[in-house]
Amino acid sequence: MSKPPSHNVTTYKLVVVGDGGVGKSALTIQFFQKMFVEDYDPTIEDSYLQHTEIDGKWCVLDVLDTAGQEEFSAMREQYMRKGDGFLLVYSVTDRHSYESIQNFHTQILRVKDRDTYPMILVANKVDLVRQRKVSEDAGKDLAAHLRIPYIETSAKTPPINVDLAFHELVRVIRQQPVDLKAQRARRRKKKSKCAIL
Ligand SMILES: Nc1nc2c(ncn2[C@@H]2O[C@H](COP(=O)(O)OP(=O)(O)OP(=O)(O)O)[C@@H](O)[C@H]2O)c(=O)[nH]1
Ligand SMILES: [Mg+2]
Repeated sequence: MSKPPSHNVTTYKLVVVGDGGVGKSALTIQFFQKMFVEDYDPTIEDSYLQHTEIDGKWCVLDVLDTAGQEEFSAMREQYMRKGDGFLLVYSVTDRHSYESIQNFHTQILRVKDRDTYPMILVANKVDLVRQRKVSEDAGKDLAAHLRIPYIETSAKTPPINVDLAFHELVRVIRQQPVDLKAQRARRRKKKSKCAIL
């Protein structure tokens, strides 16, 4: 891997959403720190920043790990406004978390005032084969209905598709139509510059 450039790299704000306990923090920490967090400690809001090379292009990933617990749902609109792309995470062991995805999707489109927006559907905890309640077909059907890519993951070590999930979302953002990119660039210009690690 070549050395990261110190300037002129695009920053992507990725937001990880989904019900409480589905593994949003475990996926984010596995991606950034290459370790599996066994304990469940509900998140309020955490963010992580890292230079990464994806498909030969350097970028900064600014990932927001959000609260899934219902008591923090009032914060949702605010972080949805900021995201360039969203990982919609459910657990294959938790049918209710799968059923919640439609609501997250609808709310993001409403906040963004768009018909489509960069998102991917992440079916996590696929290592728990015997506890599985949501089939691969059900996941793929939902993704097709929402017209977004579908990825099965496990945050447990050895991880399955964790890097792929984050990288795929960046690819979807990069592929979005130019008018969306322009809108994002305008928003960036308005903001004051901030230091990047
Ligand atoms: N076996 C297995 N366990 C997982 C996986 N991902 C997460 N877990 C476990 O599931 C529990 C909840 O994971 P978290 O990552 O804290 O869940 P969360 O979505 O961040 O929850 P909130 O912060 O409350 O929204 C923890 O005990 C994790 O160790 C996975 O892929 N496989
Ligand atoms: Mg969490």
